[in-house]
Amino acid sequence: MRSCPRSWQERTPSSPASPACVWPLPAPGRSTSSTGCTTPEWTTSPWWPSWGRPPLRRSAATTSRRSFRIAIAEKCVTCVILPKDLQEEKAVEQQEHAHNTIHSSVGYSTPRVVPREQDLRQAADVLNAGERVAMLVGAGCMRAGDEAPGCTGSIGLLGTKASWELMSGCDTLLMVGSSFPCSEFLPTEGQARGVQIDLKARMLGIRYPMEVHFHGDAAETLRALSPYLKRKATRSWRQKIEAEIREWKRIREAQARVTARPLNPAYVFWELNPRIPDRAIFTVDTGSAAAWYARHLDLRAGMMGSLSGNLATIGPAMPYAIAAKFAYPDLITVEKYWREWKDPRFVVLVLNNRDLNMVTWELRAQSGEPKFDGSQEIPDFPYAAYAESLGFTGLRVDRPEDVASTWEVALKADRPVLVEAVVDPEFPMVPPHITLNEVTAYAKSVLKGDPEAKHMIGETIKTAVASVLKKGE
Ligand SMILES: Cc1ncc(C[n+]2csc(CCOP(=O)(O)OP(=O)(O)O)c2C)c(N)n1
Repeated sequence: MRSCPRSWQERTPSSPASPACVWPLPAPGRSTSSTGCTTPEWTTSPWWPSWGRPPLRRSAATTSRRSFRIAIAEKCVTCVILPKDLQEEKAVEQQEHAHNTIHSSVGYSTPRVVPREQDLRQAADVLNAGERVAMLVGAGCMRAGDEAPGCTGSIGLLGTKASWELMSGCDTLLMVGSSFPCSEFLPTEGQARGVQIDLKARMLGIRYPMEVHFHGDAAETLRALSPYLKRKATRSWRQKIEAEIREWKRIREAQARVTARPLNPAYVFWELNPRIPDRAIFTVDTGSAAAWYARHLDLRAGMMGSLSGNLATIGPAMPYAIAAKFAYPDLITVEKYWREWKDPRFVVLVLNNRDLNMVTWELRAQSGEPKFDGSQEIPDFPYAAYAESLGFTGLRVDRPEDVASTWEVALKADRPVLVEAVVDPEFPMVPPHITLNEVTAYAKSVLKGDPEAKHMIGETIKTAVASVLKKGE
């Protein structure tokens, strides 16, 4: 199982980003606030009198080289702040050979971080003793595709029912390169014995009480651990999970095929799934799209996906996609550059639901509040027509029978394409296991007069019925 939301695993760290800042040496008298950041040693040194600080220019190269090293080594965001007057300084090729100068050089070699043998044995004892072992896999396992046998897909509110069953039934948890924070989706405390592997020691043991805390690289540690592991003689747990995966796939198809007004958003993703080109990169906004992306797309090995999982910020999909296309972020637009791309395909899907939909559902599910049109409604906008006006292809789809052919056209286009799917905002984002609390909250929001109550209840019931009918078919 992968921990969800998926992050763009090539480029994002497995745990919440911890920004580091590197200042060039500020001009004397400049104040520096250093909270959470790396400040030059001399600013705090009692040995360096303010009248003799080294000139600003000497630190620029050190700062930028160091910032790259920190970003790569600590897998975090590094922020370099260049004071304006630095640009007016003369470049210095070689630092003086003098007291308190800071030198710099280029390069970084990634270490092998592997646990000791005694720890491998201890972890193997735990994993071999378990009868129902589950793996929770995060960004530390990048490049492992969803087609890996036994992969139950995403976990959490955006997760699959198969993942929920895996976590609720396991007696042993092996967590690899993941800092998935929603503990209510993990085994209950005491239910499972735990082993965790993480390259960031600070992430160890904070999500679930573990017995073995491996500070190590995911792939290296798993490789070192594997000779100590014994294949389970009884395969019943494995078979149960495989049956759950098959059932989940039936359920998600049934949910995707439920009719809605005009389009069921899940259906748009369901039709895309078998058509995803190899090595595709997905970037996703925080919103209802994240749920359909997480549940209805199977990312094969070689594909990448990223949403603002750590910060849950709305609106990152477009800058992420542009950065992905260029492999580095810059002030660029698709319109300006797409003609230079070897592969001009750049497909943007807009789920036009005229609603801040995810929050509307959060209000209904968590607080029992009805939809408040004043804050939730978004004015309609001709997204596809706007794309056409920029010279792209714009495809507006509002009939289920046109969804498949729309994807065919979009994925074969010779230019960027915007697919505007007009979807039903009342189609429920039902969590993998709907809890009694959530049902009660939905009911309360209806009683308080949700303007879309009748239609919403209809859609929720249809979706739930589809899941039940398909169960065990
Ligand atoms: C910067 C920021 N502001 C607000 C939120 C809260 N938020 C989460 S989802 C969401 C609604 C998103 O609406 P939209 O982009 O239309 O997508 P939809 O849910 O309708 O698919 C909001 C406001 C957030 N996550 N980040």
